[in-house]
Amino acid sequence: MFNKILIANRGEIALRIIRTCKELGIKTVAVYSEADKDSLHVTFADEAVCIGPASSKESYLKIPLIISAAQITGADAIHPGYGFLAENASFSEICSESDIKFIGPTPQMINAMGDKAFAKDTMRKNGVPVIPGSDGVINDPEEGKKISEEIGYPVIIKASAGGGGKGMRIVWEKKDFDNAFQMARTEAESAFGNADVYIEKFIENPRHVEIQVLGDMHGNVYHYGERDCSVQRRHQKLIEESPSPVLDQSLREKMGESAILGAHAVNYEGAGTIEFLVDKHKNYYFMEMNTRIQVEHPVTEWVYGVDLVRQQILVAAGQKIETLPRKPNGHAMEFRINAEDPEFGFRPSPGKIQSLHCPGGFGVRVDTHIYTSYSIPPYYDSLIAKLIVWGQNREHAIERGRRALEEFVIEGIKTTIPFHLKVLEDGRFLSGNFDTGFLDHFVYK
Ligand code: MV4
Repeated sequence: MFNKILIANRGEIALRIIRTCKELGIKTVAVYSEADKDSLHVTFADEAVCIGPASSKESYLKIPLIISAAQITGADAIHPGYGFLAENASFSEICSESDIKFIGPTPQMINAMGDKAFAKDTMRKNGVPVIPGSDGVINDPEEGKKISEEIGYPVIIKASAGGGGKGMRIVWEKKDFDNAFQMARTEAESAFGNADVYIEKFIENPRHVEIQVLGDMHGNVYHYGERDCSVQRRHQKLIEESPSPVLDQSLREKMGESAILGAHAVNYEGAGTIEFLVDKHKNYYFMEMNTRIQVEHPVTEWVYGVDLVRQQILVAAGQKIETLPRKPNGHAMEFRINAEDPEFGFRPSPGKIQSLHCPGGFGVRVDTHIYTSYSIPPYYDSLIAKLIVWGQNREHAIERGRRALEEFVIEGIKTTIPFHLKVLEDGRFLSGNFDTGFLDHFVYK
């Protein structure tokens, strides 16, 4: 087992990782920027190293500084959390060259899944359902139009180096194809330095359902069911839940088996997420694979009774996965509390927390790094807390969510708390009958 883990991250996820390390008896090293000197992850870790000024580029993204911090403190592993360097293949590579275990995927896996056209091809060849479309990258617009005629409009043109919604173009009719194709390539080139695009059938009003997988070094892959993340705004998730209101046990097992096939195809090790789109006929299709622990992992933890960060550390140390219940117990929902003003287009609202009261009681978990008098710096992600609630079923989880959101008091800044309370009054949300377009039509007043 590791002796000391350096956490190459900040905020709630850094605390989350430190807590599990403590339970495992592993010492921790925090790294922090000058803007984060008063952060809780610095206080909670056994040791802390300042790695630079506020800007992420000059601190949390500076690979040589993080490696040096690990070497100076004698850390034998690095946990990257999510964001920052979590899916950076060269960071993973430099860690292993420096004899530091990277608690995450190998550079090969990151590259294989980061190339979206290649990832899709790998999944298709291994029997995972994929969205009908081109086999790989398309360079010639005439070929693109031929494929689009075959699969039928509307189609979507996606950047192969993209993901998370960047560099996509929907084409509704043949006459618009050439223009969209050109624009998609230009956008992809300027955003990712790679103009490659591929084409697929555009699935209207899908749900975003992702499967949590875990692989070990001995060739075992396990899944922990799904998370439904259909409540998103501009590709930013706001509410996630497990189980999904649209899956039954049989579809869950089918999607789980597909996710396991996909993970086996790339000899996946560690925690990963396979994202699927589910259409209105409950067909499901592979979309992307994320090779990291995700923000929304706690909903899975609750309904499957598993500490996913602990599992990540154990498999990184070479242990076999322990088998756990394959059926979800009850229902968990996560509400992302962001320092944003929902009344003004979710504009950032950094500043000082004048007073704070976190909800508690049965079935409530709050993962946060904020405290009274803490100043939220303007330089980073606006996520300041995650409220996760559990109930025996979806209705119960919603009642508890409402109760906990009402108990939550954060003064001094604007947050998404009142927005969540409004969503919990919406008939479509309450009935479970919504898709990824839900927030496009949702009126927040
Ligand atoms: C799609 C799609 C419909 N059809 N692909 C958005 C993020 C990126 N991972 C892929 N995305 C989509 N791909 C096909 N063929 C609709 C989306 C999409 C979406 C997906 C999941 C969650 C929210 C979304 C919001 C808009 C579009």
